[in-house]
Amino acid sequence: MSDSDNCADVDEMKSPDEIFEEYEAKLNDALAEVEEPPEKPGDGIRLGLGDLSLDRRDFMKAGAAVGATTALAGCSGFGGSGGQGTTSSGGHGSVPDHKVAPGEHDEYYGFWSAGHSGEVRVVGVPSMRELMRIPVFNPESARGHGFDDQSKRLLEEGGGYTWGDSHHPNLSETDGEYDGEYLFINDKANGRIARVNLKYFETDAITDVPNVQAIHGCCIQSPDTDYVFGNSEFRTPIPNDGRDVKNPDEYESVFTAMDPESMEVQWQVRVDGNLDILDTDKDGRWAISSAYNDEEGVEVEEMTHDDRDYVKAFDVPKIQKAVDNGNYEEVNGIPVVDGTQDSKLNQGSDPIVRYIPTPKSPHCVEVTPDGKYAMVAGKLSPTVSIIDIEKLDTADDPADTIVGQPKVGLGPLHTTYDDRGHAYTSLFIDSQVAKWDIEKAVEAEKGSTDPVIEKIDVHYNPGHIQATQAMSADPQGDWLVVLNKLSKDRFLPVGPVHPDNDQLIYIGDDAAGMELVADEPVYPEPHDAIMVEADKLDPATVWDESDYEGEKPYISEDESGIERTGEKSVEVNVSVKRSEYGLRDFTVKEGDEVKLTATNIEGSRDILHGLAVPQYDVHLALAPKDTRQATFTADDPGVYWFYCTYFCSALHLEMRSRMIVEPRG
Ligand code: K7E
Ligand code: CUA
Repeated sequence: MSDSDNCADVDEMKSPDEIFEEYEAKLNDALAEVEEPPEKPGDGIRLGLGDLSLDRRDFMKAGAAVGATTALAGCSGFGGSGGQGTTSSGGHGSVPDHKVAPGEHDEYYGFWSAGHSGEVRVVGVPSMRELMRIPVFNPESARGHGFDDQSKRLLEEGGGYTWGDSHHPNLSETDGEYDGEYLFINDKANGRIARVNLKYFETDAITDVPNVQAIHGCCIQSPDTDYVFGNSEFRTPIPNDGRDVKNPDEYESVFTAMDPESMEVQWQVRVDGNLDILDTDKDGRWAISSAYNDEEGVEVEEMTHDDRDYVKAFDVPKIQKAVDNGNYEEVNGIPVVDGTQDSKLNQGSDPIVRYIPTPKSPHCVEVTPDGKYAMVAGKLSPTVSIIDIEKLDTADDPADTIVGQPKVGLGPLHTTYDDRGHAYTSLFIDSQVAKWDIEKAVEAEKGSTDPVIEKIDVHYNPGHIQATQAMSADPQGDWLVVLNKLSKDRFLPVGPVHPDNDQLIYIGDDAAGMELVADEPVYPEPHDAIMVEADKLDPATVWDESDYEGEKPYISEDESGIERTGEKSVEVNVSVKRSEYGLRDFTVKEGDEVKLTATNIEGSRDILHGLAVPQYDVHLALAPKDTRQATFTADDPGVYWFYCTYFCSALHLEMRSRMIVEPRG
């Protein structure tokens, strides 16, 4: 970087077009260097834009350039017909109605990660209606997450951060099928993995993983959820305590194995390159991870210098054995196994980690529902590399595990599956989804486009795509959601921050082809989703008090009262029902630590109450039969009306009592 580049005045004078040209030039350089040269702009699919005749890349470029007003005008003229721009021949099959009538239920639960919002969203599929939000890494007032003692402690002990960047939701499995017990999700920002209890749709554990930065890949071990795995993407010195800070050669990326019940880290493996996204086979042996920057650079030019990167296949039972045999170094209390290429555990024919060469900077790994293949999307290469999982054990040369490499289009990022042998790959640069035949791709020459059956335009620039139950051994092959990063002109403008655009595509009719059926604006920024048949889950409608017995009390009406427990501490117990608290008022002394416990004693479905204490930053959200607690110091003498936040009855507004704080005198 030259000095003048650091000068803000000079930067400000660059036009949006110039900035975009620079990006485009950089991207083109990176694309030109991959083994399979990309299709040239102009070879791309033509959109039906009459005289404009833009190809996909030009179109994306036009829309991406900030403030490129003429190009944007072109976009909006095109907006309404965008959905019809499929390149497939069909598209008018008998698509079942994705709308769900009033009062009816969806067929699937969808769980969406929410990126840097830090939460998980529950979406009904196919209606795409948002049913609920589950706060995970983010304090959230409506559900009291981070506003009562228990959830405060959870966030505190989970690292004390106030936000997270959730990317990859995973459902627990038994025998390769979703069992409806738990959802696991990573926080890329702070290197954490959390668990959501699917009886209560509530976060019940957050683990701040040692020795890592940016846990990006996250998956459960199929078929029985014996482990939860996480990949740290950013390489750092290990331990990252000030040593080797200027010595990037010593930085390493780490694969982590956690116990899904205790949520404790069991062991880690350090490797070369930046680990990225991962998936497991269906037999509990291999965890397969994409990786980039095997050059181990710290700047983008260095990271994309070489032609190859190495997918890492972790042989889990072998690593487990190395740990059992004491073949590790303990770092911050965690056994860390050396999985670098030079490790003695990786010499010979029986390595703990196999390094499989792929075109540089691949993005993702997704294993087919039958467990035969792992697909590695090329990102900078227009191909998907197909790894034959059986060959991971038998191939002498790791390169021989790659048994197919169809050319699917520009910027392949993620792949999902139906139940009929097809793969669907999102194409970030082309803004399309490519549907292709898996076995044909294995038979075809590498680099062939023949296995590609059909492409459909999406709007715009898709990241993850996911079909119903495609991550399990039981894919459904009816609905596909495409999580597009940009919505641009698809919705009413709402200021410069745009919603994402999740699109629903029907894939159940191979003869008619893929059919785009819905746009759904989404608050930033889900990365991934996972969908499960609704009857696989059995959520509670009221709390079962035995689920929190021993952790906190259940306060009945008779038990409502106040007790002084020390010179400067009181315990206040309150039952809660329509439309009153078990105490009409209570009095404490200035400076008292107040431990407030409240139980919603109603057993009626959907009758929630809140308990908000003004000026003390307290909000308890109380589902039926639930108990919540808050501890605070009553520093300011005065009268404080504590009140109910859920509109629970005709006397909701009257549902309030007084906390009186007497001056200590
Ligand atoms: Cu491709 Cu974090 Cu799964 Cu985003 S990652 S797109
Ligand atoms: Cu209880 Cu409003």
